[in-house]
Amino acid sequence: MKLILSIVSNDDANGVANTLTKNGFQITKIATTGGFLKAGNTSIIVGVEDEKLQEAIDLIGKEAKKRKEVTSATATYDVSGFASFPVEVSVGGATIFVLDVEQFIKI
Ligand code: 2BA
Repeated sequence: MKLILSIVSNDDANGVANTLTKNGFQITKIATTGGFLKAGNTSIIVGVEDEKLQEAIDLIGKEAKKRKEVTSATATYDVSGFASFPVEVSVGGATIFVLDVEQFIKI
């Protein structure tokens, strides 16, 4: 058995959680904070049988795929005030750790 610890953006968290549960995986969702950006993200823990590991990783990857989004940035000018212009940013993606489970106990 394996334990997947997957860190995704808050925007993708519900999609990842829903697709995993719909496909029969049991999950735990934890509100976490990234050490670098100090912004909220979501960690999703999944205990899976070895033969289902790749399926779970594929589902996470499909819902939390890295993608480009257009957002607006604002530039300030000395005399004329400010202007807003579109910039493309990269969002999404998942950081996934896979751990061997020594024991799985429910009592
Ligand atoms: P990612 O590498 O996609 O990481 C997203 C989040 O996943 C991280 O949030 C952190 O919560 C978790 N994470 C990633 N690698 C981890 C690891 N080895 N152990 C434990 N948790 C891990 P943040 O720490 O807020 O980082 C957000 C993004 O900032 C990162 O995206 C990466 O693109 C960048 N970043 C992180 N640390 C950096 C550094 N020292 N220098 C430059 N860029 C960094």
